[in-house]
Amino acid sequence: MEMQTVMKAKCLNLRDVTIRIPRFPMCGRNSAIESQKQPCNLMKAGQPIGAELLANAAEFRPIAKCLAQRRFAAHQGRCGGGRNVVHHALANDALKVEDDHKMKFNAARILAVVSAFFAFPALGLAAGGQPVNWGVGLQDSVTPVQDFIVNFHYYLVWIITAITLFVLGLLIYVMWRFNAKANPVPSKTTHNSLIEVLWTIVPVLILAGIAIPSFKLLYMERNIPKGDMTIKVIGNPSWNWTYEYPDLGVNDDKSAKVSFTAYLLPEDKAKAAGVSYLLAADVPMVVPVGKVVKLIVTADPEGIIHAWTMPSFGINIAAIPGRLNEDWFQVTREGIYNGQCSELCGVQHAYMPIEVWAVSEDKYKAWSELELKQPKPDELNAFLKTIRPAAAKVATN
Ligand SMILES: [Cu+2]
Repeated sequence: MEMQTVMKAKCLNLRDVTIRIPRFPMCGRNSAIESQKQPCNLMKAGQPIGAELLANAAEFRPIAKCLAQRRFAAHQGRCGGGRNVVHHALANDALKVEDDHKMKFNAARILAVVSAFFAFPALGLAAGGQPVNWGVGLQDSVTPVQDFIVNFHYYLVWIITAITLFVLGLLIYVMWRFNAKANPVPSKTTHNSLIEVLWTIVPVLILAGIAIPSFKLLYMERNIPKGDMTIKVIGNPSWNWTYEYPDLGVNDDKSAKVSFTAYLLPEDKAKAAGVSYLLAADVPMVVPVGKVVKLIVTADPEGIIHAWTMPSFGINIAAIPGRLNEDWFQVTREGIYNGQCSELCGVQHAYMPIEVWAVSEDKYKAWSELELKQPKPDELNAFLKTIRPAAAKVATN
């Protein structure tokens, strides 16, 4: 049942899928039994649906039961409707999910898309920590800076929409009222003081209304508060990220005691773990939730320019060789957050994911104590499983 909860909480992104049962075409109206809305991120076109998902998802039970009945009725002369039977039948019959690959403009979808554009992110197709299929709005915000960015974004959308509709209305009015047929004797007016004052003052007021909050946002982003801790992020020429935690202690040569490099999680391992390939790293950067984390971002002196980008945090900061850039964040919700390098840095630009885990202070303390002991990869991985924050299943296609 936990899987169902995750589906509802984390995946608002629905699309139509067609379930095909190749060996039992009589289970429904035809072989394409039913087109239903399901969370896309648990399915992949052409792949069998996991038996567990089917058994847990109430919408699939009638189909699963039908399949089980036909299979067991044929072999045992009776109808098996129990959960085990359903499970067994599903495990053996590999239902196929076929993606329609068509966007159906039904009312719910249009509402979802429109709401994403017009200041209702909760109804829009957004999700926390990473992008989702059919996502339209911004990813969920988990820092004060990104909260501001999201609000400012929707505030601008309203202003832009009002201006666009106003100009469109004027154009339509002019086309209707002042065409040659409707207005055979044109006016020779060249000035109108009131209109000239208005079209100067009103845009100035609109621009001031945009500029004031944008300066406020800029100040909030660039005025780095006194951090509770500092992490140094280094973009490497071999297309990966090194994280250093100087607050946890430094060696005699001034290097940080806790320092590690996060690489791309290979595709097979990402699939096995049910995480998103190209967004997941082999080890996460771990931070305590609620604490102000100051970032010092740079790149290897012999290397290339990267950019450390985390959409949920509202951070996009360049990592430049020979230069230290600063940024900060304060994660307000535990979770796993993913980003990517967003500077076109070379051939493996697409293969340097960023993964941050925001965990409770106790878990962070336990993690840092283990890191100070320089654990072996197996030991670290086993420990990470115990502090892994809950995360939604992610899209694999
Ligand atoms: Cu890069």
